[in-house]
Amino acid sequence: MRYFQPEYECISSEEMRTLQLERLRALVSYAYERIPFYHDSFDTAGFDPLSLSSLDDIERIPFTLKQDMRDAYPFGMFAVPRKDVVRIHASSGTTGTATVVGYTQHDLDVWADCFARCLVEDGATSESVVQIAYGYGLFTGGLGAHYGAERLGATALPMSSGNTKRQIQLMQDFQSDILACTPSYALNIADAAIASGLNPARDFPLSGAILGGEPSSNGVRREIEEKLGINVVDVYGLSEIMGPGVACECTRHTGLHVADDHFLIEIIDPVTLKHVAPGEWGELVVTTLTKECSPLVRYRTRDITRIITGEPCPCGRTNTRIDRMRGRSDDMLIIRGVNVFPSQIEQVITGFPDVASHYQIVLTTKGVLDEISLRVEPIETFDFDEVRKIEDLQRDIAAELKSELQIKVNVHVVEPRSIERYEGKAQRVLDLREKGE
Ligand code: DLL
Repeated sequence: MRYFQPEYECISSEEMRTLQLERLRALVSYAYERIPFYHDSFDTAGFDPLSLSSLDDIERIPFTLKQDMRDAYPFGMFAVPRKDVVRIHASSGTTGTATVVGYTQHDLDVWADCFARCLVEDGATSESVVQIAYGYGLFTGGLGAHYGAERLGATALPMSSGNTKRQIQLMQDFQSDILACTPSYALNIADAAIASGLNPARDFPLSGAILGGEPSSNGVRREIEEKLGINVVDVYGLSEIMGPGVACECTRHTGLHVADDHFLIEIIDPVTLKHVAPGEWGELVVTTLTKECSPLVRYRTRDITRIITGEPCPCGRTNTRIDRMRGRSDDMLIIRGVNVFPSQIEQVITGFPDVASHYQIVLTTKGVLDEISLRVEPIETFDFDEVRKIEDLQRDIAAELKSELQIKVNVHVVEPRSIERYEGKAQRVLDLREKGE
């Protein structure tokens, strides 16, 4: 078995909890002393950083919200002088003020270590060529994967996203064995290769892919694995915390291994804000245990997951494992009282062999009620001119959605290749609902 840092990945849970408590105590005092936001928020909640005596005490500490980071725009949450900041990343800010995160050299080293661990979890070695097709820039995907690949001693191929023909060409010319990008872009690359007459499972030198940045169902993951003939692992991260590498699956697919030595995770009920029982679904809350520039205490990610309980992973890593993200609480659709995530709809679609995994969910208002429509494409070999077959397919998908998810969906099978393809994160939901106010 290969590990990158077994001294952290494979220690007993008691040893890890001791390390986490030591780091948490240091972190809360550090944040309190250096960041006015934490000074105020701890004082308001009556939380004394020196009073922390066990990990369970964490429930006494107030949460940090995305809005708190926005309010501190741009550098109000930095805990170090500007001369110690060696890089800045920021969210796109399309839905409000951007959130800005700074990194010291130590922060970048930790991030590179974490992503190098993920690459090893995907089977990479120092001999690997890692084709990085995440976007480079303020988005954390490209640079996060890049420095992780270099840290491992592998060869980083900094393609960034887009220019799919060139991705396919260079992958073959340079013998890339690991692909790093979003799941939707991996599917896009596979389909483009197939459309150009290649058989990627045979013609691509890939042995693995490390895909993340957006939710994807097990069905889509299987499709990517089959088309590319590889094992795919899921990598999780978020720009507020540290881009890709907070948690990652190994090839055994038993859940995502969390980098416990750097991140303390909790799962809360988003309504009561209390911890859920182990194994129950809830919102992921993350505390950065070792960050110097932009430490975050109890950051509410809005991502929905659960802790995997039961047998340890046969890979030998002992870290906490979390399930693949079901979606974000703010992406959850409420259709006539039924809660549903786009990834659950995707999972149903991928059960139909005649349907390609490209789809769009359209939300509209009819009277006072929300309506949901689904546009799906048939596979290329489907006879699109046979109206009867299309009607049957539409009816069957609608029936399956009704029985699996208890939602009534208007299904439209549209022409092959008519739904937009993505080079980064897919935008699956088009919300045309009239706003109530
Ligand atoms: O997407 C960081 C990243 C880049 C992670 C590349 C993995 C690979 P943001 O743009 O800040 O950062 O978006 C973070 O994306 O809160 C989740 O909602 C979602 N997300 C990220 N990874 C996964 C995943 C990057 N593996 C937001 N599964 C997060 C599901 C994911 N959702």
